[in-house]
Formats: sequence, structure tokens, C-alpha cells
Amino acid sequence: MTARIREVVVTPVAFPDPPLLNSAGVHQPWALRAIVELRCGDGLIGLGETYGDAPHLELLRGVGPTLVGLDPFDTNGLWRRVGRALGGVDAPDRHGLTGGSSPQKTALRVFSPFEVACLDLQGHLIGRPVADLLGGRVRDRVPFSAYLFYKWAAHPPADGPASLVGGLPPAGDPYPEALDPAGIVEQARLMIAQYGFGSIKLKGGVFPPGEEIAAIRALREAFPELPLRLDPNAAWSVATSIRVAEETEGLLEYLEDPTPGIAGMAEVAEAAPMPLATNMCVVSPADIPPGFTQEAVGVVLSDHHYWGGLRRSAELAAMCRTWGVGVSMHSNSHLGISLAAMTQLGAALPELTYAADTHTPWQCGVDVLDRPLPITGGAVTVPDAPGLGVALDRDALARLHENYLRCAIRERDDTSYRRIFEPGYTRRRPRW
Ligand code: GKR
Ligand code: MG
Repeated sequence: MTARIREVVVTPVAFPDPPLLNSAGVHQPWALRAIVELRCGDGLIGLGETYGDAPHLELLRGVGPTLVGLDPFDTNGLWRRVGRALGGVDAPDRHGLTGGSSPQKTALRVFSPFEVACLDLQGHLIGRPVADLLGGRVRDRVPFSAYLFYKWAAHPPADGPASLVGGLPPAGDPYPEALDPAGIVEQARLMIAQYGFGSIKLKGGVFPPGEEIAAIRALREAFPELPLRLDPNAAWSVATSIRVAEETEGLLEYLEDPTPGIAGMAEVAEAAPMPLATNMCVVSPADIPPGFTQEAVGVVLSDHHYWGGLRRSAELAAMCRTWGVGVSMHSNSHLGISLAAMTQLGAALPELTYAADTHTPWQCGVDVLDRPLPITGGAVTVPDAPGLGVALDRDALARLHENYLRCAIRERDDTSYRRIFEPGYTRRRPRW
């Protein structure tokens, strides 16, 4: 059956995000995403999800109309069209915590949601799940990790900074304040009780390293069987990283991005008793030769949102296999289309030997899907339905788009938001 893309719709949405702390500041009250629909007529729609920051949105909207007429099976043609429409633009990499930009990174980021949507369409057209298009399932359940954050109890009240962010979301955050080891353990208990996670990641880089090591020790005591990870997002110097690595020997399955840059990571890796993982220093094809030859990392956290979609993420995993580097999966705040895409990819990646990250518990129960894939027993069961296996709830999409129109946030900026409450706050990497 031949189908052609007739219309491309990109809808920015905003959903409530709790005040989660990290080495850049604190999460704003609304997280932004863009929902991509490739419409082929007769109700046939392919879905993708990506960052909703204004510069990225502008690029997506520039590319959208140039895809009309494309055969969704022609993802090489999609790559060419995206490249032509972008014309080599080098857009700043503002969505998260990675550094540096390049035209290649821009193209991979913009291509990604369209590629996912094409794979969704392909799946619908041939009646098979996306995992089958990626080589077939190697597992029926994709494991995800609990993702713990130090956090404030709630966003500060509406008579203050709410005006700057366009109002605060209704309370929907089930997790209390967590600013010390006891708070982190309690958060882990709540999250594991609800989702059954079988491994735990702590977002660090917030407090002096000794306090975060104490939290890891407390987690080890509370959950003796569960693998633990710590990710300070490059908040530590090489010397501090080596010290923390030595002090946490035997406690962590991996230490994620302790220090900035490939050279620094390579120095730490040489001394660290556990593998180092990254979603900050090996983040594009150009980073692979220096990152791998300098043995800076033992695990790459793949992320289809910036590695150029699902097939290119599978290529990344194959390269990791060749180099003897492990594969895990990174996440930023996201909704259910991203979770479905991660699940389909995770189902088909033999190299994925770690539970994937997900921000799902921080979504406050909000989504754009009619039936989001549930996380139970720490894993998502790969759907048998065609494509990604999920469908939009149009009313929910409209509500989340309305949130976007009403909120004043147009780019993620954890640092400026934190500065509202602590005027002297600066983002420093390394800080300790
Ligand atoms: O959501 O604050 C956050 C995380 O710190 C995120 O921005 C990172 O990209 O999850 C990420 C990570 O593993 O570094
Ligand atoms: Mg990380």
C-alpha cells in the first residue's frame, strides 16, 4: 500500500513539572514538548515527540511543509529533505545539559521526531510494531529505572514568580520535598511502590558530593538488591570525581558524567573502579572517535531525540558493541509518545543491558495519549499493536496546547528560574 504524507502538524504543548533540582538550577513549573503528526489521509497518522523550545519549534515548522508528498518508507529521502530545509543551520543546543552545537547535531535533532513518525506510519501500513522494523524484539518487556531528584516541596506561590512563568500548574506532584538522604529514600520508596522499578538513578550535582554519597549509602541500605547510579551532570572536578568514585566503590553500577569533557572523563575513567556513563560528552557521531579511543566512557546513554531517531540510535548501539562500550538510555522531561518510542527501540536493541532512564514519574499523570503505556514491575510491555502502539487523545492534546499558550515559558532555563529565588545562584561546571 502506498501512502504519502499530506500534512505535517507540529503542536507545542506544556505540562506540569515539579521543582526538580540539578546542577543547572531547578525545573520550571512547565515542561515544553512538541508533538509531531505526519498525516497521510484516511485517518492514517504517524506520531513523534521532541523538545518544545522556541528555536527548535521554529526549525520543525520550517521543515514540516517540505515533507508533503514524501513516502513514509523513504527515511533517506526524509534525511535529504530535512537537510535541504535546514540549509546547514547550526542551532544552539539549548534543550538540556549537553554542550556545543553543530549543523550535524541540529539536523539529527530535527530529523528525529519525523523519523519516529515515519516508522509509526510504516508500522501502521504493514500492521507491525516499530520494534519489528528495527530488527525484531529481543525482549518483550523493556526495563526502566527509578529517576530520583532532590526537590522542593512545591513551586513557590503564585504571587511571586508565577507571573514570570505564566501561572503555576495545579498541584499534581505526589512527591514531597527531598533535600537529604532520608527524603531521597522516601522518594525512592514511593516511586518503587507505584512503578516497581528494579534499579535506581539519583540526579546529583546539587549538594556537596559528601551529602550525595550519603544519599547513595542510604539507598544502598534501604534497597540492598537494586543497582544504583549517580549523575551529577559534570558538577565535579577531575580530582573530586576520582575521590567520589573511590568512596562509592562497590555501590554504583555506573557513575554518570561526573566531570565535563572527554579529556576529564578519560582521566576519571582511568582511576574509577566502576564504568563511567555519559549523555554529556559523547552526544553525537563526531564525539565517538575521541570519546572511545580515549576510553572516556564505559556506557553511552543513547537518546533518540538527539541521536537522529530510532534507526540511528540502533547504529550507535552497534558501534558501542564494536568498541565494548555498554548502552543505556537517557531521558529529559517527556510524554508518552517518547516513552513508546523508547520502548520500541529498547525492545529491539540487543546492546541495551541497563534499565533505561525515564522522567515518566515526574509527568504528574498528564499525557497527550488516550492510553499511555504503563510502567509496571519496573518495565513497559512492548505493545503488539502496529506502529508505536499509542494514539493521541485529541482533548488532552488541546488542553496541553492551551497550557503552552497560557504559560510564559518558551525555552527551558533551569538556571534563570532558580535565580528568581536565589539571586546569587550561578551555574558552574565543575562546582566542586
Ligand atoms: O531533567 O534535570 C533534568 C536532568 O538533569 C536532565 O536534564 C538531564 O539531561 O536526565 C538528564 C541526564 O541524565 O543528564
Ligand atoms: Mg545524565
